Formats: sequence, structure tokens, C-alpha cells
Amino acid sequence: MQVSGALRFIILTEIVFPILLLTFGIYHGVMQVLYRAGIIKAESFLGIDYYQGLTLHGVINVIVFTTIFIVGFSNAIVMYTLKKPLREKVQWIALGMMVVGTLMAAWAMFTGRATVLYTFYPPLIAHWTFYLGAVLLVLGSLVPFFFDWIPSAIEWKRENPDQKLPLAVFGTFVNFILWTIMIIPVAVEILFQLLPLSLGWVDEINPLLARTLFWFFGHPVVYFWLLPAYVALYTILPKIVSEKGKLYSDAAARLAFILFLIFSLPVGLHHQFTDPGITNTWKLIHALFTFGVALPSMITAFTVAASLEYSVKAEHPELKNSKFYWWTFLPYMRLEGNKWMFSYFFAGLVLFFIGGITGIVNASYNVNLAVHNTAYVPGHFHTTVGGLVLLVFFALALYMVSKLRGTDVKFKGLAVLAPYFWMQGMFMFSYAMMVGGILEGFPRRTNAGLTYLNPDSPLYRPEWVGYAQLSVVGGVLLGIGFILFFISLIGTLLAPKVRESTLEFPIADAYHDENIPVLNNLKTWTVAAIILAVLSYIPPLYDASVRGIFFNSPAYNEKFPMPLKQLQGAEKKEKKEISKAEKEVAKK
Ligand code: HAS
Repeated sequence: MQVSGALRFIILTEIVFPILLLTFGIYHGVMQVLYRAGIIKAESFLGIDYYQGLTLHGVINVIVFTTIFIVGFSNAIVMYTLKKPLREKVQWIALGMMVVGTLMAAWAMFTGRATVLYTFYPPLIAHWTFYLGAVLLVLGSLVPFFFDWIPSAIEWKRENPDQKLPLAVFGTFVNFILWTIMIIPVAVEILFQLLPLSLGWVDEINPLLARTLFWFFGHPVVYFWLLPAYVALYTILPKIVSEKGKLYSDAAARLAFILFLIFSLPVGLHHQFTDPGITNTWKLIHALFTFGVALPSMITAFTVAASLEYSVKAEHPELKNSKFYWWTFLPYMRLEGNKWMFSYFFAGLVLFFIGGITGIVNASYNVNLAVHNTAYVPGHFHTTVGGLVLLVFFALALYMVSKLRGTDVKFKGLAVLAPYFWMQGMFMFSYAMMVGGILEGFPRRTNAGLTYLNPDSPLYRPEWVGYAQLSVVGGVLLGIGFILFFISLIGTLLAPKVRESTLEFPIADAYHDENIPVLNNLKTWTVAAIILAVLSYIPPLYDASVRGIFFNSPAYNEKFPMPLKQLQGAEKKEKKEISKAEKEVAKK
């Protein structure tokens, strides 16, 4: 499909700009393992302190990179599958809002005015530009959905009344419906709590309410990152495996997307099992729904494995009766055609297998108490968003840049090795974090090199040293994996053009392609999702509103995440004790 110069520029920007930002995000990831292991024993490095770097790492990697890239990929796949060009004006507005929003938030973070981590829990408070930037970024990402893709899909439906919406568009729409709903609670938190506090219009806000509104958004958002990868797993992966590749079942894929729409929202309390003030019953109900949201991923595991088997056997009929041997025919290290992309999908799937199991551990209410706030949690999520999601996005980025620029993928050998370095690095990193977290209570979000892993500190915990050191090896391998991918991406971007620039995707047909109307009815399922989300959140939000207000709750020192009052209190106590001791000496 031919694409106008302006649209080509917009989509390329939406792919390359977030990856350029990701270089900072990943750099700060490597810095994290160095700080935590005590290889860097300092509060800051090159003018950026530990928590500022951790904020940059989290915000860039999972908020900025994901959002802009998802809009870019969704723009491309919707345009290609509906065969309708995008509306340029709408796209310029969306891109402008996202870029301006990102620059505002980046300014606040780089200048140390927004060291609030990606969860921005109060009482950590950022400069108002951080919050307004985030709002602009998020609103900008919705503009194409409402003002471009929906009108195009309506036109398409009018022209094709008997056909179901193409699966890639269906999955993308589920994702953006979810995105629209989940943004509402976090927008309320930002506009009515954080911004007024940051601007000094109010002195106090309710932190428990803020956390509950945040997690109303904060868990569904992980599926906003995941679903574009699932769109690619269902529609693109089988064709990468073989020319005759097919998706095993279209209905199973649609069912998975609908289950995500319903179950992604009523689950946020599984991040707040240890928060006081919210009734246990509702925490348990959210825990049960969390098991529900694992179901569509289990369906996906089966459908993807069946699609891989079908696609291999379609090309190798001699393997017809093979039960497991066909796995050896997958293109793990092949360079020809689009087969190089398989390495990214495969490494991502293997990592996600671990991410899924560990997610279910997290979700189990009582077991969660053993892992919450330990390094186990980052161990889990790096194999999900930093595993399948990131690796599939890397493959799509390289692929789309080469198509849109009309160049060949450069340094393909390095490009194929990159995901295996990444996978190996992630195995080591996540193993260290998870085992250290679950068995030894190694904490997350802590500059441990200054304290727990510092032999000169009274807090020294020698049993954590080995885990921290293993995570450094993992972190370095991850860094190498990223550099290999980046070399290939920049080479492809700057290489001389060898063909017309186009936009196309290898889209697989379905082997089982039944038309089941109930699975195509997005309106009904959207209403059901909203009702379930509202019902599951009214009681916890009520609890948080009435039980979460602690007047004069203390401010925090951002360098030591400890209430100032507690620090001051400790000082006072110390002074009292000193003066008492002095008096006793004087008496004697
Ligand atoms: Fe999670 C915390 C529960 C999925 C991301 N999660 C986080 C945080 C992030 C995150 C960022 O219940 C940290 C937030 C923070 O900063 O505090 N998570 C789950 C559950 C799932 C899950 C039940 N998470 C994700 C995904 C993420 C993500 C996806 C990002 C994209 N998570 C939790 C909980 C917490 C949590 C608690 C809070 C913990 C705490 O205490 O703070 C499920 O959706 C997972 C279902 C997945 C599966 C896997 C299916 C397997 C597939 C691969 C098949 C492979 C094949 C190839 C076919 C059931 C599809 C062959 C492979 C071979 C191995 C041969």
C-alpha cells in the first residue's frame, strides 16, 4: 500500500522517536543494577540521582515509549487492514500533543522536578508540567482512535456489510476502548488531586484514594501494552513462520480479546492487598477477577502454539504425525525474508511464559504478602512488558522502518542475535530479582549499594549480595541485546533506498474461521465491561474516600523515602536522649 510522505513521516516518528527516548530508559535500567549491587556507591551519577534515574527508567519505558509506539503501530495496521489512508490533520494533532506532552514531562524529570517514579504516588509530588505533560500524551494517543480509525471502520463496514471487522482492527479497537475507560480514573486523580496539590491550590489530598484511582488505571494499562503484541502474535506471526502459515482459530482470538475487555478493569486492588482501609472482601473479589484475566492469555498460549504447529506442518507435510519434533523446524535463527522476526517473537513468548506464572503468584492474595514490595515484583514484570511486549515491538519497529523507508533490514545477523541476548539477560536478571525477593525479601526501589549491600553500613545484608551481582550480569546482557538491535535499526533507517517505500504486513488467514456474531459485538461487551468496572470499584472507592484521609499526613524527603516528620521526630528524640545523658553526667 502506498503512503503519502506526510503519513510516512508521522508513522516513522511514532516508531523512531520513542525508541530514541528508550536509549535513556534502558541506560537508566543498567544504572539501576549497578547502584543496587553497590558497583556505583553514590546517591547520584553524572548529575542524576538514584530515584531520578529510576523515574526516568519507568516513565520512559512503560509510559512514553509504549504509548507513542502503540499509536504508531496501530495507525499502520489499521490503515493497512482497512485499506483506508489515515486523516493527515488528525494525525498531526495527535503527534503534536504526544510530543509536546512528552517534552514537558521530560523537562520536569531531567531537571529533578518530578522524582516521583512511574506510579507517582502522593505524597511524592512533581512539578505541574509533569502531570500536564502526561495528560497531553495520553489525550493525544486517543485522538487517532476517535477521529480517524472509528470513522474509517464505519465506512469500511458500510462497504462490507457481511464481513466481520478484520482481526487486527478488532484487537486494536478492544485495546483503545480499554485505554479510554482506564484513563478516566487516573485523569480524576491527576486533575483533582495531584495537579491542585502541585500548584499549591490545596494543602492535603487523600493518598489512599489517589492510589486506588491510580491502580484502577495501573493494572489495565499492562494489557494496553500487551494487546498490540497479541495482535501481532495472532495476525503476523504465523506468516513469518511459513508462507502457508495460518492462525489456528479466529474465534479463539476474538474470545481472548473480549475476555481482556471484561476482566482487565476490575482487578486493580491486587496491587493494594497490603493497603489498609479497603475491605478484604473486595480485595478477594479483585483477586478472583485477576485469575479471570489470566484466562485469555492461556487461550493465547494454546492458539499461538497450535498456529505455530499448523504453520510448520503446512510447509513440511512429512511432519504430519510429529508431536514435538516439529518444534525443531521453527525459524529460530533464519535470516531470509521476514523469518528474522521469529527470534523476537519466540524469545518474547518464552519470557512471557515465566511472566504469566509469576503473575499468578502475585495475584494469589496470601502468597502476595510474601512478595509484595520485594524485588520479586520487578522480576515478574520485566518478563512481561520487558519480555514479550518489548521484543515484539522491536521486531515490528525494524520491520516497519524497512518498509516505510524502502530499505533492507541492515545487520540482520546482529538483529537476530539481539533478542537472544535480551532473553538470556532477562533470565539472569529476573531469576536474581525473583529468588532474592521471594526467599530473602530483597527489596525493590532501593539504592541498596549505599546501605544493605555496603559492608560498612550497619544495615549490611550479605545474603543479598549474590542476587544483586547476578542481576548486574543480566543487566549488562540486556544492554548488549539493546545495542545490537539499535545498530540494526539505525542502519536500516539510514541505509540507501532500494525499493519503493510502502506499508504492508504479512497477515495470516485463519484455519478455523467461523463467524460467531456474539464475538463480534463490541458495543455490548463494552457496556458489560463498564458495568463490571463500576460495580467492582464503587465499594473500594467509597472505602478509600472515607478511610483514607489522614490530616497533616507528613511530607516526604525524596532522597530517603521516609516521612520528614519521622526523620525530624527521630532527631528530636535523639536530642532529648543526649540532653538527658548530659544532665546525668552533670549530676554525677
Ligand atoms: Fe503483572 C505487578 C498479576 C500480567 C506488568 N505487573 C505488575 C507490575 C507490572 C506488571 C509493571 O496480582 C508492577 C507494578 C508496580 O510497579 O507495582 N500480571 C499479573 C497477572 C498477569 C499479569 C495475573 N503484568 C502482566 C502483564 C504485564 C504486567 C502482561 C505487562 C505487559 N502483576 C500481577 C500482580 C501484581 C503485578 C498481582 C502486583 C504485585 C505486587 O504485590 O505489587 C496475567 O495477565 C498473566 C497471564 C499470562 C499467562 C501466560 C500465558 C503464556 C503465553 C506464552 C506461551 C508461549 C508459547 C511459546 C506458546 C497465563 C501466552 C513456547 C514457549 C515455551 C516456554 C516452550
